[in-house]
Amino acid sequence: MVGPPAGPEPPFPLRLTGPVIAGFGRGSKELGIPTANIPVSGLSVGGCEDVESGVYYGWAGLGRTPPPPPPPPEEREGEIPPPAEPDKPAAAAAAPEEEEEDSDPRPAVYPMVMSIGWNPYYKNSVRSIEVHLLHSFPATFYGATLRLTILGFIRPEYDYVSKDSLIEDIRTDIDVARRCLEREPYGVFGKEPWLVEGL
Ligand code: ADP
Ligand code: RBF
Ligand code: MG
Repeated sequence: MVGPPAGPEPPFPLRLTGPVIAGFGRGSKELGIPTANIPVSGLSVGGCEDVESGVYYGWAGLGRTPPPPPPPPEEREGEIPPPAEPDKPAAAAAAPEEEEEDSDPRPAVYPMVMSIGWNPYYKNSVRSIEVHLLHSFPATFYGATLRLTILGFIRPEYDYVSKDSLIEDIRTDIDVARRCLEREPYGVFGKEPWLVEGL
């Protein structure tokens, strides 16, 4: 059959958003594959509460990483406030000289592969959403907002006889995602303004 290249089919695209939270602390350390975890409560907000567990791919919009919160008041006792500059309004005096160029190039859109489920290999007791972005980052970005456009299902979650076979399958998932997203009908979704709006 010859026809126009097929794009995502229902129920895709699915859209999901949430802040990057701390996960199980294994992705980078044990598997060498970092995964940005977002709260599962996002599934109900996005109308995907009955989404099947498994491995999915799509595009991710990543917002700026918020600055760390100020220390609690008791730790600030005795701290001397900086002197106000007389001829400058307070806000301008506190503003940094200039945005450091390219140190935080986000918000930006990246290809992603993700797992929704129970991580049977680790026998988790809670369902999790974990997103691996196909990009190398110089630092972590906990607290940043992730916006996801999920375009397809790759496979169900499996239990594995070894960690190496789990890693091997995730590497294959990454290749599948990269190749699928290169195709025009999937590529166009990476250009949707939704992915970076409000980030
Ligand atoms: P955790 O168990 O807290 O999720 P991981 O070891 O899975 O920790 O590491 C994930 C964290 O690493 C993410 O929250 C993010 O801040 C950072 N990170 C760096 N590079 C990536 C990437 N390519 N994809 C996803 N997260 C990344
Ligand atoms: N965990 C599993 O137990 N079984 C899987 O089939 C599985 N597939 C995954 C596929 C991808 C693309 C990703 C990013 C993760 C997958 N995981 C799977 C989750 C993995 O165990 C988890 O990311 C680490 O334990 C870190 O929390
Ligand atoms: Mg993780």
